Amino acid sequence: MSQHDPSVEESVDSETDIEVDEPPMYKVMLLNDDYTTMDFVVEVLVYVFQKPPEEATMIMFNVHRKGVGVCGIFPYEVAETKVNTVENLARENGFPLKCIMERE
Ligand code: TYC
Repeated sequence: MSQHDPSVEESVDSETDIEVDEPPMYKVMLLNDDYTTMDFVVEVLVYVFQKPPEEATMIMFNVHRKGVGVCGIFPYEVAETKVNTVENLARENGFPLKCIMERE
């Protein structure tokens, strides 16, 4: 029976190291409009994007002033789910809020 030699195993491991590509990431952004209430946008940022209320308020005001703002950066399927969740919540509450995603 051969002896286990950890140094040999280590060198084999490093030779067979596989480089794993990072998945493409997507920015999820909110667009400003004249009808969605500020409170609703803050609620969405807290509930869907898990932002602390203070940060959610800052992001909301940023979108309100600049027209668009990033809520987070996620792999494709997570970004897509968040966009759909935001738009479904907005429609259910009678708001025209738009949420889009864009490849980083
Ligand atoms: N502009 C809206 C208002 O004055 C507030 C708002 C902020 C709407 C951000 C959408 O993504 C938005 N009530």
